[in-house]
Amino acid sequence: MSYEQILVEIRGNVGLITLNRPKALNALCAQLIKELGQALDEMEANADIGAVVLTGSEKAFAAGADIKEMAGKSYMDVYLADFITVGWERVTKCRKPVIAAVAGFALGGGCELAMMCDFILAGDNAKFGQPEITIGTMPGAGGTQRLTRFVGKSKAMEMCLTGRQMAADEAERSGLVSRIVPVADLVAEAVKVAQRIADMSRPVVMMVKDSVNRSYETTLSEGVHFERRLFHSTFATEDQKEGMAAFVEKRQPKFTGR
Ligand code: CO8
Repeated sequence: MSYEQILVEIRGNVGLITLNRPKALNALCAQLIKELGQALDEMEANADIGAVVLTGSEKAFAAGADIKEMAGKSYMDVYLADFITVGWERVTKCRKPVIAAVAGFALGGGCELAMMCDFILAGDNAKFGQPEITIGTMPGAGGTQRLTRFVGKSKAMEMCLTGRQMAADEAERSGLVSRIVPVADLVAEAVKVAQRIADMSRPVVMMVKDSVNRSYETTLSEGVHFERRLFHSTFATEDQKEGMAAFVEKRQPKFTGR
């Protein structure tokens, strides 16, 4: 498939998607979101790919939803088209892990898109923010919900009410990003981490992702119950037998995804 707003590459067993609207700081227009969904569909269907990295440029992961495209929409336009729900939530439905490698601005819908991924690696120049209130609207792709879960009510409320940006070091301290990488090494490091995940047992990777995500949706006892059942089910895989045998035999495991 050919794309205009994104670049798609396969490195080893990793799918790399680069948002590529440099003149608009990767503002997330409808065409870009559609292409992102198509690329994720392709990567989900490709058995060689075990994990995905989503990145932007060194200047901007994404500076938000495309304000120029949104500006003239009416209430009926956005309500009847279910604006955002259609297309944007594709990332959250991906069964393979998706790592956001964020350099530069991740604002508004850009911050929300990063938070839809499974974890965020930040370049040392990353800046996160929900500035929608400064243009007379509010986060609409999960910002008030996911940011609050990541960084707590006080910081999320301040950021959403004032539009204040959070730099990489504060984002790491607050638990929004897993760690900071020098920006020049960011994509290579994200691909390396994704390859490490792709080398693990594919079904077990999916179960881990499912189980961590469940913690956001349920009570502790239900979540632990869910985790326990998945843990039990790993014993039905050949990969569990291989992984434990390899440990005992002091060799590297060879997972087959069975
Ligand atoms: N939409 C459209 N164009 C944009 C956007 C955007 N979000 N951000 C930047 N651009 C364009 C600029 O208009 C400019 O284009 P042009 O050269 O044609 O004028 C070009 O990118 C470069 O931008 P700047 O000249 O402003 O670059 P600076 O380095 O001076 O500033 C900033 C960078 C601080 C990132 C600045 O561009 C900015 O403030 N951008 C807007 C940030 C923002 O408000 N984002 C939130 C948007 S609203 C939103 O995301 C709602 C989410 C709801 C859910 C998702 C719905 C789809």
